[in-house]
Amino acid sequence: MNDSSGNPNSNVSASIAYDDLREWLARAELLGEVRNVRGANWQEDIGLAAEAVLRAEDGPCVVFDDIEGCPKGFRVLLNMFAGVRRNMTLGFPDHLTKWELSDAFRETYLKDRKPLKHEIVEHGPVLENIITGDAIDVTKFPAPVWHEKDGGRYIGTGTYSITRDPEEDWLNAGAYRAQVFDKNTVGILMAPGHHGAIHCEKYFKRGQPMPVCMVLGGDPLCFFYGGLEAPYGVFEIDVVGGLRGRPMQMVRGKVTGLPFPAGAEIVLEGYVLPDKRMVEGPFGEWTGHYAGGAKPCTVLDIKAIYHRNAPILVGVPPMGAGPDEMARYRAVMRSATIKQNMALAGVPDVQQVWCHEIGGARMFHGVSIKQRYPGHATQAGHIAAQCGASAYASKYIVVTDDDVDVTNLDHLLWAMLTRTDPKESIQFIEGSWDSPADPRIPPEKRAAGDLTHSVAIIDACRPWHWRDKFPPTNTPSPEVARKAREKFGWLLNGKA
Ligand SMILES: Cc1cc2nc3c(=O)[nH]c(=O)nc-3n(C[C@H](O)[C@H](O)[C@H](O)COP(=O)(O)O)c2cc1C
Ligand SMILES: [Mn+2]
Repeated sequence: MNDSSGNPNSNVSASIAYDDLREWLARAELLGEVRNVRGANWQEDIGLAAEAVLRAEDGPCVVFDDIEGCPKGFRVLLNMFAGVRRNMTLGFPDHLTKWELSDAFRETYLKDRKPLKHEIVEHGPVLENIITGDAIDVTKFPAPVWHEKDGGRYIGTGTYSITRDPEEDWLNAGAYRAQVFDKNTVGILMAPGHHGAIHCEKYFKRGQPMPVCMVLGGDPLCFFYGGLEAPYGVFEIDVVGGLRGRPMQMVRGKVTGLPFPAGAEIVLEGYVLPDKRMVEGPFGEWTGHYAGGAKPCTVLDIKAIYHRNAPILVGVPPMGAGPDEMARYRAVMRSATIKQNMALAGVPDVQQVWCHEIGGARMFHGVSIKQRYPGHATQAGHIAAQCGASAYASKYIVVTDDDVDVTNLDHLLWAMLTRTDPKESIQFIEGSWDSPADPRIPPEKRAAGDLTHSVAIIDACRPWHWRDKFPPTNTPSPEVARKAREKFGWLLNGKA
């Protein structure tokens, strides 16, 4: 860490060299990281493969073809964000560590690139197949059963849904899971407070159905942004256009007029009706529990399906306990977004923010600051807990000093254990925005629709008023650490 951003690579150049999933896949193949599997089934095999590969940081991208019972060429793709392709996906060189990648992402894209409005075009590969009326059959797509106790097939995991605010006329893209119910109905689970849910409430209040275009597979960046906390009123797809420096090309749905990427793989277009619910779930959620259970949920009545030839359904199932693909890309991108939110909220000298992969990059965040004044750590902790990018489902925030690498779980916990007095150092926020996937919401509270919880802000900084008397650490200086490696590192390798 040798500059004020904490990132020695903050000036690396970035460029995103693909515009859709096919171009991305060609690059991942060049990197030698794609495995093809033929003859798997959606009932169990694809879920088993997800279990096998999605937890590893260097697991391959897997493409399933010739899936039992599905039209030839209809494919499923797993694991975009791992291996060397991780950095390629965000447009950065291979050598950056996850922290360097996150901070370079913030420096390059979040500091001053503005959203770039999408362009409407007439044609695009997603229009190669347009299915309407009686021919609509969403069950033909190879939606897997992802976990053994899931209540059904989930077509929408690597998905986002595009909606328009009926009052303020802005577009939104949010990742909301989708279970397959029948030929022309899928679920669309929008948690309270998410922009899709706010749009939906506005339509329903007017007694109108909500038009939706649900994208199932396409440009990885659009999907990542669909699941990331962009501010209210901002269209995530235009944010992606801004990152690329070229506007996203979009076509209009024939039924709703809503735009979707011209290079998307599969799009379901239709309406969410005010008076229609179906029992959705249970689904093995990102908290590693079946917390939401099975309950009535809004659904999408499909009026048109658009898909490319040989369409690729992207699967990003949550793997529950322990880090998975979703946690890894969210850790990189969300940590960068929170750090940027904190700077904009006026918190000075934030060195690192890391949303730990454990807990879905949502529940446990480390922040390091260069303490400047009394109360700085408290300010940093509260903003890190409640800014736009962090408020949803965050539970524990640990703020510590800038000699701690908060991306390293061991270091972060070491600082927390040694620089806190539990009774003095922990503050609580009550009534904070939570996810229905949190298993710790008591049944009565959940039944009353009170999806909130408390948040612990843990001040693991050397106490400001006696920081100069705080015992020094025995952490080796960078020179000593280097010398130890050079002189005696061979002892670990077994080489003389
Ligand atoms: C793979 C994935 C699946 C998600 N599933 C859901 C979901 O089913 N329901 C939901 O409300 N949020 C879900 N989320 C979280 C939201 O997509 C995320 O908080 C996003 O910021 C919401 O966008 P919005 O702020 O535009 O509503 C999911 C996120 C990811 C990455
Ligand atoms: Mn949004």
